[in-house]
Amino acid sequence: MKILLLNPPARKQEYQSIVVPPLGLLSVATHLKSAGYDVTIKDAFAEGMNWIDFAAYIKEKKPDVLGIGGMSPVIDTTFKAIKIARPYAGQIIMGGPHASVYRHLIFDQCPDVDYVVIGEGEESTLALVHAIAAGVTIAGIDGVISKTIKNNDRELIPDINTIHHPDRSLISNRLYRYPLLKDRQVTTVITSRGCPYGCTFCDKSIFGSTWRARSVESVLAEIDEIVNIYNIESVIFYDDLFTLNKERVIGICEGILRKGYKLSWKCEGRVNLADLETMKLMKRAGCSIIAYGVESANQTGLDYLNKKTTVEQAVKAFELTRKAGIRTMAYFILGIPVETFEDELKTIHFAKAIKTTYAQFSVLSPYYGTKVYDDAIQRCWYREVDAHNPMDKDFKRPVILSDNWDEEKLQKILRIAHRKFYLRPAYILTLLLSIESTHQLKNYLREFLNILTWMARSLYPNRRRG
Ligand code: B12
Ligand code: SF4
Repeated sequence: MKILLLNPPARKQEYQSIVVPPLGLLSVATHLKSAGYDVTIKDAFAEGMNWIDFAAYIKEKKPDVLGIGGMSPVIDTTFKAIKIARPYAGQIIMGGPHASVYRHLIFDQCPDVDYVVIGEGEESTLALVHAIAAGVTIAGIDGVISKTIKNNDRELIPDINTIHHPDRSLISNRLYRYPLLKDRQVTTVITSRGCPYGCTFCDKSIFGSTWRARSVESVLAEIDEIVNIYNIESVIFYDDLFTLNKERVIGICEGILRKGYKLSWKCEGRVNLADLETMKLMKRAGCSIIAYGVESANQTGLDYLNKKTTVEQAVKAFELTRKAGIRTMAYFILGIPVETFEDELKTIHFAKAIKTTYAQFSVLSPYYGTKVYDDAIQRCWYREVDAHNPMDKDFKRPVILSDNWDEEKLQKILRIAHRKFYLRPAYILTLLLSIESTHQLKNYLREFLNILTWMARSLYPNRRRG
């Protein structure tokens, strides 16, 4: 039985700054492969494949089982790929965040799907594939539904050390890149699943709210493979919350130092957990960027998002991270319904004041299944508009149009944020002086061009369409 797991092509072929391994597909594929199945992964997105070539590929490949995932903002590409593949694929399985959160609608949204895997995919997909191979019913298989059979959800995997390391031989590792790390080639690792916090904009439909961590030994063993088998030295830890357990972080860093790996890595932190001594050790172990969800400079906004952080904690975290010699990425959310235009100007000023190395500004997106979505629907604030962000050029984005915000204001505040933050001569000079490789220089230039193009397009939208 030939199983193909697919990351569909991008909607349009244009430069994508972040192209990272499809870890979800990889984890499911590794689980199936280790059970003896013949599995291939096609990352059409990373390959920059167009839709015509994709159609030819799938026609030739004719998988017995096609598995495909997807996030809500780009789910139309998943549906398009399924439609194209339908005549040539035996059974079609969908998984991932969109399918999980929209489980009640998914067969209406995409009638060509045969089965949907809800939540964590490893165990459920294996059980489903066994059933398909044996030609038996899926009734009783937790975590799997079809048009006619709705099984129970599967329990979260209690010990995630039992999950195999992703088998990176299933993907073309040279395709993956992240513009802010100095090496050309990058890979991603998940060392924990779940997050105990309850930010109201966050979709936790896959990994839930219980933080489940891999052991230090398991993480180091995966790093060992990355360095010694795949010769990759740039890593992004994509855990929701890498820094939750200080002892574990210390163990991982000491292990990296002991083994002498020359890694450069990025992780996600949380401003209320920033600790100088730990960050100094992280720096020695190769941590070059910590990303923090700062979201807002206004406590009312932070409280609306149930962030459980304070503005002062953010100030302190950025000061300490800088002291440790680690670059920072700050994520900000603009257009929070309880904040005004002036409040968001304060947030933009704050981004400069805390001297973050990079900043990512987005407008608040109420995704289905989150508390902000329920609030937006209840108050008739929910709308879907074209994406307003240089990073998310490819999709429709839900926004909140409250008393304080209309579409024009949202666009304007995003333009102001990018102009005020990125187009500062002193900032540009500091970035240029910090460059560690020609690869990084090229990336910086490309990202600047990306931002400038987006700003010009958002100022003159008609020219883009014409
Ligand atoms: C890494 C990441 C990214 C990366 C790359 C994602 C990628 N291509 O792999 C980048 C930075 C590009 C990114 C961007 C965005 N992301 Co993102 N991202 C993540 C993050 C932090 C980790 C994803 C991951 O690798 N997880 C590890 C793997 C093992 O888990 P997994 O992918 O969920 O896969 C498991 C199951 O879902 C399932 N599964 C997945 N695929 C399949 C397929 C089949 C066939 C089967 C059977 C099962 C299956 O089995 C897997 C194993 O258990 C998650 C948060 C999270 N905790 O998961 C958010 C998350 C997926 N992102 C999210 C969002 C909203 C975005 C953005 C829209 C953010 C924005 N800018 O507003 C953009 C969209 C970009 C785009 N154009 O697609 C949401 C998705 C919500 C939704 N309903 O779709 C999440 C859940 C964050 C959140 N908590 O809200 N993201
Ligand atoms: S946004 Fe981050 S900290 Fe908040 S609940 Fe989601 S993963 Fe946790």
